[in-house]
Amino acid sequence: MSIQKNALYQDLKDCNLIIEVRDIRLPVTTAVPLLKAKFGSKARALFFTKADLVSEGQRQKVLTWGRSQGLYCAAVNISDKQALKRHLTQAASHCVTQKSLLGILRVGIIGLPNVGKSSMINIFRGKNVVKVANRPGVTKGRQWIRISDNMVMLDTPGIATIAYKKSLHKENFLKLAACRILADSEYEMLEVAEYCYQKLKENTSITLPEELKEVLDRHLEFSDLLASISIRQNFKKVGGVPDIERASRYFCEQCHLHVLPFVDMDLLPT
Ligand SMILES: Nc1nc2c(ncn2[C@@H]2O[C@H](COP(=O)(O)OP(=O)(O)OP(=O)(O)O)[C@@H](O)[C@H]2O)c(=O)[nH]1
Ligand SMILES: [Mg+2]
Repeated sequence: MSIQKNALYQDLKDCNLIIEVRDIRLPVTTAVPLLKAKFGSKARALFFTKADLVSEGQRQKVLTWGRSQGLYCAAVNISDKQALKRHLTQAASHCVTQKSLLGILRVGIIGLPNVGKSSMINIFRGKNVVKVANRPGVTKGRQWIRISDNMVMLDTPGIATIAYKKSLHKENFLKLAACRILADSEYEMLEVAEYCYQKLKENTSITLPEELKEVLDRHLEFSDLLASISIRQNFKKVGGVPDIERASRYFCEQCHLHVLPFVDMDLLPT
């Protein structure tokens, strides 16, 4: 085990509460590997972020499933700061029976990359104290943040080791890539776009948003679809050649933000 990972686990062991953060669109696939095995005896809560990107029905489905795991669960989004803070207070009172000797609660925030860990900490702190961006791998090291007189919080880098990524089932890998949990350099954008396209074709019940109907035409062949997007969006390379890579990226973005029901693709009935 690397020194950094070892130190991270040691810090988490010292926490009174561990909040596992998952992207609500992928409630199963964004689980932190081995968390229960390593910290099963610790007070833990599950916060599903980006709740604004799914429907109310999907939100409830995820919460029902999460609560069946016996954990305090919340579906949160960074626009609703008050609700987020309320869930922190409730999670702490539900889960924590013992504070440290000095009466300071230590809360560890852990999750896969780009799920919204640091954004959450900035909201708890009430100002931007840690770096946030829409790409995985922004937080590079552990950092303790004082939230209030009686709470400190540990921001951590997204957990996604090479071994973990290698162990992923192909479809899970593609889902993580489509939702930007994995870095662009770790996959072929074209392959991820083709996966989204297949899902769009299979899910004939999906109602495409009016403004995307013409762009995401599921009746076109994949290559024709990308060519059509390149033309409509004016994605061109030098010499006027259609920029298929950029069209793939655009297509994936539209799918994961507005179209594909990733929750239902992830939370399959058992
Ligand atoms: N739509 C939406 N976007 C969110 C939400 N929470 C975070 N984000 C966005 O998700 C992106 C990643 O946020 P971060 O807080 O940097 O994620 P992180 O988990 O700390 O990422 P790493 O440090 O790379 O592991 C940013 O663009 C945030 O604005 C949310 O509730 N809804
Ligand atoms: Mg971060």
